Amino acid sequence: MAAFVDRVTLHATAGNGGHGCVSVRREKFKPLGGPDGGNGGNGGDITLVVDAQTTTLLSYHHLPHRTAGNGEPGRGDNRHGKNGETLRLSVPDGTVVKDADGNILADLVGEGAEYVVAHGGVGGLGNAALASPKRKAPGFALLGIPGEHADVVLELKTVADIALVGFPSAGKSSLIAALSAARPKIADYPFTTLVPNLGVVQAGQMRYTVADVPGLIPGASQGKGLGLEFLRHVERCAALVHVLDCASLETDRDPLSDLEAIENELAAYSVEPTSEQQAEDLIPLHERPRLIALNKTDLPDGTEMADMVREQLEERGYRVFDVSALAHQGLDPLKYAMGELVEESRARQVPVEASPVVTIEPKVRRKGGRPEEFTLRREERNLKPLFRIRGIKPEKWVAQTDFTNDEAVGYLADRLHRLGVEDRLFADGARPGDTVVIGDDETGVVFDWEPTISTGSEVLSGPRGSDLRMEQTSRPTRGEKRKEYEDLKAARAGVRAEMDEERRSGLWTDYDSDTQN
Ligand SMILES: Nc1nc2c(ncn2[C@@H]2O[C@H](COP(=O)(O)OP(=O)(O)OP(=O)(O)O)[C@@H](O)[C@H]2O)c(=O)[nH]1
Ligand SMILES: [Mg+2]
Repeated sequence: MAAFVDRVTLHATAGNGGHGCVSVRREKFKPLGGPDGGNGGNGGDITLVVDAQTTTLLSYHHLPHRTAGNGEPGRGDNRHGKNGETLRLSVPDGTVVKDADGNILADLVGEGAEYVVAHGGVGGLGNAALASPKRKAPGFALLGIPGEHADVVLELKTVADIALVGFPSAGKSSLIAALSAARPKIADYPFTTLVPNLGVVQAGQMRYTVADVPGLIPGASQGKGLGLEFLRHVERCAALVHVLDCASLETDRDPLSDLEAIENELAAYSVEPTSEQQAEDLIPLHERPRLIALNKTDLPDGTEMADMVREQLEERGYRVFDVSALAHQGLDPLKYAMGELVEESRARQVPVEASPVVTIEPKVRRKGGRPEEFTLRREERNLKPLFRIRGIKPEKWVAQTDFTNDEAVGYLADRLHRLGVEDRLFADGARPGDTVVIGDDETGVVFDWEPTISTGSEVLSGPRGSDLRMEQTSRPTRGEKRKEYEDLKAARAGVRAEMDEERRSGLWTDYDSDTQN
């Protein structure tokens, strides 16, 4: 069977940030005129936008890989790189964006609704921007961050006022063609319609949209005949019209049993809520307002059959209309009745609109205070401890670091120290030489931890000629323990003061990392 293009996987790769530039200004009598390396441009995003002209996801079926523009690198003479171009992808109204695990990321309803599937990487600062009074000529720049890559599933859930439902070849496509300007494919073999067709119907003052969804068969709600794919398109339609074939050539079928079969499928299908608020307002498919069109009454068999079943259908509470989609008979009464159905459902405020789900980056909250900038977790790797640091800032800083440049690495160490990473490692019992990973297993960077602040080695060395290890036969008293702790603290404070002094004198400067967040 042909491919269904109302569900596609999109592989979106946003643009990379351009690298910052290291450059030194040269003038005639001033060979070292200060840093003038420009910043890299930001990478372009990939954004989905609802566009009324787009009715299918076909183009993503053909071209599933999409890439946005990269930011240009910065250049000398303070020239900043251009930002990469953002890719705006048109999607039909009612497109649901899901991640690979089926979680809904966004529900795009209404012209102009948009969602960024992949964010472009931030451009790196050039050495001009990294300069400060204390670090006059930085010999490094920050790298641009790679653009995000996202594999998302796009699903179309047609948004229309009314859906035409019925068995294959009942004449749904013929009917929408007769009622509106839509020109869907019509043929006398089943499953001719593979993607929903939308038509706009004008009935007097009333204007509404009708969707011709693919044919349903018994078992559709369990996925038979790709029924789930089709029923999905009925979800967003406030009202339904049963199109019943009165001239079916199949002997085991008649309008009454067809109706029952379709109703069973509608009842068995559970509408998927896209947000909590919507879940309460959701009306199951079989409770939505609906009426019946008895089709193919231009044929003698059709008229006969319609006369036989009309009364029984009306007894069940349906409004029934005899039509011929082919001969354009009985269409006006049906059009107006459909208009009333729409009015009725609009009054009941059947939610056709859905609110986009906003995804917020998870932040770890510190008790009663600011969110933590990072988390530290102790893991085991080959029986050795491994300390894993996660956090938006540290992971970003690592990605910005050119590890072939010592100055850049020092700058990173400085940023991490200021964030408190080193203190936390100490506090959680990390030892020099332990493995520290910043980020996840795939893209994280692995370090052997070399603390910039020395541990308590000074405290361990006792008076010349004595060996502390020999003397620790008895457990230290509380007083000794306190002394040890005080010494350790003093030693660490000393090293830190030294480092601060170094920093103040401009070795690593106090470039304010907050401008890079
Ligand atoms: N005589 C007659 N034939 C009709 C009428 N309506 C549709 N047909 C024929 O029935 C066949 C199927 O019509 P479609 O409109 O494609 O049926 P459908 O319900 O859209 O079918 P699927 O897309 O497969 O679900 C075509 O050969 C149509 O010409 C009608 O009112 N009278
Ligand atoms: Mg059809």
